[in-house]
Amino acid sequence: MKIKTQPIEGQKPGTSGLRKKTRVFMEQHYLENFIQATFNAIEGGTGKKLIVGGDGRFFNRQAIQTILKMAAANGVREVIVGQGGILSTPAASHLIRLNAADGGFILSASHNPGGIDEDFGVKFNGQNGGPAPENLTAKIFDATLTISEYQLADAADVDLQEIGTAQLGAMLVRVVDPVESYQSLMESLFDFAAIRDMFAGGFTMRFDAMHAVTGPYAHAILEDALGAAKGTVVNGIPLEDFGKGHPDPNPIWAKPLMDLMMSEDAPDIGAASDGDGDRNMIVGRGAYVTPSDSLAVLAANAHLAPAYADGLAGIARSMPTSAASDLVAKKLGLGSYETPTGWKFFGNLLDAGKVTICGEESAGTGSSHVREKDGLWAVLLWLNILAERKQSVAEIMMDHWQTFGRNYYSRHDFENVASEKAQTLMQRLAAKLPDLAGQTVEGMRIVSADEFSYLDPVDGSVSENQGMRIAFDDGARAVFRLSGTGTQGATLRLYLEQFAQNETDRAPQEMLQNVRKAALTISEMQTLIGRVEPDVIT
Ligand code: VG1
Ligand code: CO
Repeated sequence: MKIKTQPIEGQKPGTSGLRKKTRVFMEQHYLENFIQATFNAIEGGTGKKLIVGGDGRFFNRQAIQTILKMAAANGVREVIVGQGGILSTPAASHLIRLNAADGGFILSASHNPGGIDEDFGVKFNGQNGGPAPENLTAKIFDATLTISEYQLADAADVDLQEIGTAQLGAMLVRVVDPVESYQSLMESLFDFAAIRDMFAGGFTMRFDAMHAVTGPYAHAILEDALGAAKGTVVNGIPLEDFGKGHPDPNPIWAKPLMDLMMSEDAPDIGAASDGDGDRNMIVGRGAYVTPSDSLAVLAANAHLAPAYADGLAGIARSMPTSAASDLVAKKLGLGSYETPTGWKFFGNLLDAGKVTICGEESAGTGSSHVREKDGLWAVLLWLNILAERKQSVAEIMMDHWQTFGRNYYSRHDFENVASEKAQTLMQRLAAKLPDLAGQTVEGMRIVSADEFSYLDPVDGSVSENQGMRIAFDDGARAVFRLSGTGTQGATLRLYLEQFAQNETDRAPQEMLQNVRKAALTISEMQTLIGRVEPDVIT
């Protein structure tokens, strides 16, 4: 069937796909327009093979049925779907690569809450398994502006509960176990025997799946394959509303895990992952590891895991991520790259073999094994390193800082700021940047200030306006950026960093006080948005 429709405004993909309130996605033609626009942008579906799955949030299965019918009508040859509509983002990326598929739709709003009154999202990943690059998301957006009809097969729903195959018109639908091939991939990367021995020797862990997609993966890999005690994985059943929580693995939203790790009863390691399983949080007994530090430690120790025994090709981080991983790259004599926020910018570097490990300050780390960040992968790499080094997380962190110095780091989020106010702040700051170098603010001397623009070294594309950064002469840095994943008002992110070569055991917020004051003064935050206290500090 060809169904008449009209362009719907606001279907511009952000940092990671299109995210909106679930009720918006449920409006007539909303999801269909975006999916058809994607087919139009990739020159149709004829003969293609796609992967489809999501994080299990409310509307996931219904959206998948619509996508299947649209794929069939657009001439797609085969779709592989996770059983129950479930696929973590990294597992979907792996399935695209494993099956040499043409791409895939991943349904998730990641760390945003789920439910009929919360958020839903869709992203399209390409042949390499990675998020659509900017030139493709731009084409998709253009297609949403001119769409006049979409194609839909007039067919019954496919049973997603049973593993097996079904026909949807001429299209083959294969329902697969969401965990199996991902687990095999993890077994091929890490020393499962060494990790199993560590657990058998009494090593303890808590993994908080936050009622999101990694529950089944963590049960199968940590408890069943690696022998972690039953009960290691908590909140392991994916729920449509994530138990009403924010499935965002950070000290704020994973507070019960943090409380346990800071208590007398703490196990050896605590970990958590987000809605779609691509983020990770790592906490040792009494020792929270910031994601920027985690990236640096993983890069410095990756050779202890079989897949990385020959060393790394290079390391990439997003611009707001701390420079801790740059120091590792320097010491190891590796290339290091600074990209805009969002995993799509790592794809070219990974495809070209320029980097092996990538990471973001927002709790995302990953490697060349897929083209997405990968929460459980990071946890398993940590476990592999712990099994080899036979030290605690806290000892490994201390040792790392003593070797490299410490990049104190924190992100302050100001949520639900009126969009015009946030825009005004960003515009005024941008106007000031050219004159900042050389000035001293709140006792801090500015050495450089600019708006980050990225020249992709592989395809030569340029991405402008990727955040403003101000560097100070004592190794401090402040970065301002507007979030591209929110669904309400604007979220202003202030990223703070302070390097210290020798003082490695101070409280982070205390070490960041001066750079914070300078950042607030330079941006006139109090005057322009009426507050300086953030909603979330990570
Ligand atoms: C945030 C993070 C960014 C991450 C993105 C998607 O984007 O800052 O590092 O890549 O979320 O992650 P923004 O534009 O809100 O700052 V996920 O796990 O939500 O797909
Ligand atoms: Co995510």
